[in-house]
Amino acid sequence: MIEETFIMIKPDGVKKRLIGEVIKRFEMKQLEIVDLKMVDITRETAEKLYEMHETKVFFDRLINFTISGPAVVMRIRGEDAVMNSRVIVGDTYPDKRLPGSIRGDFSPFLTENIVHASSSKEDAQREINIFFE
Ligand code: FUP
Repeated sequence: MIEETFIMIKPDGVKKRLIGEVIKRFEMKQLEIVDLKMVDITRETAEKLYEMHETKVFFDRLINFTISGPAVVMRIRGEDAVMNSRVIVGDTYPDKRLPGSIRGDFSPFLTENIVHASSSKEDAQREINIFFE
């Protein structure tokens, strides 16, 4: 089913000059970028994006990393875009990331993991609404 998801190239991905590489991988999979912008995420916005993790021990580290430099946010549309984007991005945990996924190819770290992709259709809509009109 055609649907939309939310993708963010995190500050480490921008610093490592991976914007083009990340975009290429979604386009290779026939997913369409329908909106895109570079943003300096405020602490308030980062806390809203990751509100489901508010009680976790890693929350402060995650927020400080998310606001550590510019990020690129995108709306992406295509066949099962939520699920397909999660596959392209790769697993949350470094020991489960496969080569060929963005995280598997570019990040050995748990927190600094290059890119975010929404985990459900509901999250995708919520996250798109945070960054786009
Ligand atoms: P993901 O959907 O793969 O981005 O992962 P989660 O929503 O579970 O976690 C959000 C972010 O928190 C991840 F990008 C990585 C970070 N995180 C940590 O820093 N420590 C942890 O123990 C778990 C996640």
